[in-house]
Amino acid sequence: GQSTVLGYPRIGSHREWKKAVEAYWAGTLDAAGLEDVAAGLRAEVWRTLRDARLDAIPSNTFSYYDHMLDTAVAVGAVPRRFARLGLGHLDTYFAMARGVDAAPALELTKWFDTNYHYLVPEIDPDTVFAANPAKALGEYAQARDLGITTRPVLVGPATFLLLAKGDDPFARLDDLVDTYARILTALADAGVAWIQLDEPAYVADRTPAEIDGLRHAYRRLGELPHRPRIFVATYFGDLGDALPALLDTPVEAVGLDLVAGPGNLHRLAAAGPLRGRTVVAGLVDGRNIWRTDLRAAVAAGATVGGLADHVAVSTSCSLLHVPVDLSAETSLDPELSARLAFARQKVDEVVLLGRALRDGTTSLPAPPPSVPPAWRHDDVRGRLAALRPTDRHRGDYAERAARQQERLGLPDLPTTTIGSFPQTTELRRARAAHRAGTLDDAGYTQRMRAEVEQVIRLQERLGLDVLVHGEPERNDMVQYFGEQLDGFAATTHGWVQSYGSRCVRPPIIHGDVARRAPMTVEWSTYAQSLTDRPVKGMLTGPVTILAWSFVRTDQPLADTADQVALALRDECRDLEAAGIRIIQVDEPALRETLPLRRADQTAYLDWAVNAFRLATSGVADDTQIHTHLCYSEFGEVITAIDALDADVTSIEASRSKMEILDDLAAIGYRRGVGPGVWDIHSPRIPPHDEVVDALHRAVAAVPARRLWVNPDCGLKTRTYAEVEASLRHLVAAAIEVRRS
Ligand code: THG
Ligand code: ZN
Repeated sequence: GQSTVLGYPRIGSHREWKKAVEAYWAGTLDAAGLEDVAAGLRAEVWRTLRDARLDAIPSNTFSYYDHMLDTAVAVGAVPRRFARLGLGHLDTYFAMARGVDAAPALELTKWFDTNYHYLVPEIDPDTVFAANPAKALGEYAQARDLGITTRPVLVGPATFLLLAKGDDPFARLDDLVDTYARILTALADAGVAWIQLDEPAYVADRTPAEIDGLRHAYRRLGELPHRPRIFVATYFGDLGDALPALLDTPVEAVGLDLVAGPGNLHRLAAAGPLRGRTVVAGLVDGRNIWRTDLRAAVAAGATVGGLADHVAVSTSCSLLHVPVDLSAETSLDPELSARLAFARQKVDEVVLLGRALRDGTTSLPAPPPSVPPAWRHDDVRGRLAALRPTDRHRGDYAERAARQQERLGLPDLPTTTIGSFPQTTELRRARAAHRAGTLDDAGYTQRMRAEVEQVIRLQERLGLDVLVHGEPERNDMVQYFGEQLDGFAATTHGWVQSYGSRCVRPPIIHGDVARRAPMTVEWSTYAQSLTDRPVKGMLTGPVTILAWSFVRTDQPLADTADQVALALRDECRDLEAAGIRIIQVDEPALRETLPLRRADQTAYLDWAVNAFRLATSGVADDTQIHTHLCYSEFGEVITAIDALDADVTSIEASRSKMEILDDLAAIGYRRGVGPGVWDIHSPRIPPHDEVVDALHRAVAAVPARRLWVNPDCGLKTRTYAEVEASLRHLVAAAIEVRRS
């Protein structure tokens, strides 16, 4: 058993990469300084992996922004609007990632069902591919100069095209394979012995033509007279029918995710003996932070060993998705840290498993029991066991709507925002000072209340109908709740790249979830005390809390989701009892964690919808429940959105905003809806007439009495100047369309 990993975090143990790249963007670090930091981080990773005695070490897994963007550049897929700018290599690259005035950025979207975002390549019939192996060659040479032999990693040609957008990108597979052939030849010339090509797109449902394309591509690459040996890595699930297709090519190694895709083992058995081939068994979970059950893993590895000539042990996917090093966490409960493995620790696990498979060692440590008694909440378990279907149902919508309208007295086309207001530097500083203990509780509360008051006054001045408190007290919409719930733990250095230089610190759900005390009631009621207009309470929904946390694996996700939902249900009731008339429960990650295979989607949507309904159906009919969805296209989950039974849904749809209204109409959705009429991800202020036009189109699809007017997401990343101007247009447009 050889040992390897499919990739390693590239942000550095103290987010050195974020700091360097942001300094470069700000103009305080030059390109040479940036490259120095990058080279240092790469060297540190390779030395770490070598010193851990990992047998095979990947390279080209470092990225200045994103590995899909790197691959686009490696095959020359630079859209004309960027090439035309005449910038140098590095600035062209960052222009594609972040956009410039003359050229909007590539689209950013979720990497499979993870919280990582990649840049979507644009491939058209006239895209001219060109081999540009400089980055892969450079990293390989840098490692070689350090005395470390590496295996360059690239996204494979089929996955690259399947994740691209444009006019039939997959039709370009043959051309693209020519370009990969040139890259492989160049790598072989430089002495590269092995290359890793990632093809995770094949763990989702694929057409026979797409599977044929995979076979064809790797046959052609396999037939190259002069090339490195090829390792095709797959991850995030079962390879299904693509496995026999891949085995029908000359590739030397195939990687299978045996954590997310246990069915891969049966497929492998069905494929018959794999002579001369290496199976890279992904036995250590690359996406979650629990220690591996090494005994179970070694047994699975031995099964694979019985089917193939060679078995290597690996992580299930790149370690990009987990924090760097557990040893940086000095304040975690020892009961918890004893159960955890971050990237650095997972490397040790892989090495141990490789040795155990090679030497037949049997003295592997047993993992600690998953949940010690102190993490159990029998009261929560009792409540869950006693739930009845009616606990997930509210009264008839028409009646609810009438009672809510009686209480709220809102005009047609009511105006509102999604929840957060700009997070200024002073706010971040105040939160940091409070955490550090240099700002005491009273001073902190006073500072936050002052902010809430300003936000309320601003919204009144602008004439919005339903107000928010602005969420100045929240760092991240999941971290904030994680910090206040039992069963969650927060890390101090557990950063994971989300996109580009942006990182998140997912909390860890390790035990039964229980609410210690109300979490948001003080802020919301303070805001409501300042105004007669309704103030929305703001919560994050159970599906999103799970999606953006590391979740325990000893019980079904549905049960953990229900535990979170019960805590939120209690919070809703407390908000209601304190006089809050509207509560918004956000589920931006509902679409993100949709299983990759259709066969698994119904079960997921069932528990996801059930958990949301458990959270929101404890309130009276005259309390209005809102939800907000963003970051994806929702066409595929439209019936689930309807099933959430929220009174009002505000939605960001990346396509034309008003198409989502037709989709909703088509399935008979008849509750309130707020299609975002201002794209807050851009600094652009939407002109008044543009908002009026959008609302006219919306009114054509949805009766005015059910239509809400709002931006398409929270305002936390915008400036006050942009927010004031844009909201002024939005309110004026609503008034104008109301009159007509
Ligand atoms: N929270 C979490 N996951 C998310 C989002 C979120 N995934 C999807 C989307 N939103 C990702 N967007 C962002 C946007 C900004 C940042 C991270 C993810 C960000 N992070 C700060 C940084 O890297 O500087 C750190 C934040 C902090 O200090 O806590 O700006 O909203 N969980
Ligand atoms: Zn949003």
